Amino acid sequence: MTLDIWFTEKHKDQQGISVKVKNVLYSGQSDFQKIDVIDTEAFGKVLLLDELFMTTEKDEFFYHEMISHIPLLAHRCPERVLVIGGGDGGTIREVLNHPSVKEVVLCEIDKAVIDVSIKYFPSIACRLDDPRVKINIEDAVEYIKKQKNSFDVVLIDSTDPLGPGVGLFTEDFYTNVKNSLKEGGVMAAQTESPIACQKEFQLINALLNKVFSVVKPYFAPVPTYPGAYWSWTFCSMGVLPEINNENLAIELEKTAIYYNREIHKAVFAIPNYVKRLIENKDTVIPGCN
Ligand code: SPD
Repeated sequence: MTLDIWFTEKHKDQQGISVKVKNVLYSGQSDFQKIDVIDTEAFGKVLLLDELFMTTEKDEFFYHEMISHIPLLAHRCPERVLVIGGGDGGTIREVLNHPSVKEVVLCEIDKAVIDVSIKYFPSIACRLDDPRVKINIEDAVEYIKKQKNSFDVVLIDSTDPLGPGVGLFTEDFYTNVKNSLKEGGVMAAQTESPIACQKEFQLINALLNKVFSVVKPYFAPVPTYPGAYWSWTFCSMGVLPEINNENLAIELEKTAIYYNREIHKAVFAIPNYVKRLIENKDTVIPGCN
């Protein structure tokens, strides 16, 4: 008899994303969260935190290329980068494709996520041992308070606004991120799904607008995240999210799976109902949120 076992990420008890499970490779409880690694035909190995999809071998490129290349290419010369969260290493891997980068600090609260990723996700965590990477196991809410005028680019590669991730979605935290940026610095954060998490998206956008003068949400698919359509938001105190280094963009698009120069422009197109969300009008897709 073969068992038909499926994992479902339940979203607000109303909908879900399911995947058929071949094997459970790891299950553990860290000081902060439940960590599981499952093996699947559809998405390869899948990292779950508190039973939510975080990354998968087959679709991680959408997320990691978007959170890194868009802000780094907009900066005039990113040398020092901070990645908050991101213990799976996928964002670090992409950041290191930018040759101007001299140092990347990874501030991850949960060392267990890094250890599990190194063991089970070698294609994602493959550059965590690069000499330019400095790993700091600490709550980013505390770490960022101590950083002033330190980074060219900050990337908030957090979990969802639940459990250990909650403090990474507050006005105080975003203000401290702004203060950690050098002159001309930029930041990008994962900002939830404008389909499945409309209220969260709307709230985060409102907070970012209180702190930064340039706030530009951008969008791409992530098949294993709620709504399968995700957002990140580019923020700065003046720098626009345009390609500043055309030659590097051309170089990156030779090997990137999703990113190219047309995508760089297209991801900033905002659907009408999302414009209304940003203007703080009511959500307009009943039943999706
Ligand atoms: N709903 C999942 C949101 C997770 C965003 N962070 C993913 C981490 C990948 N490096």
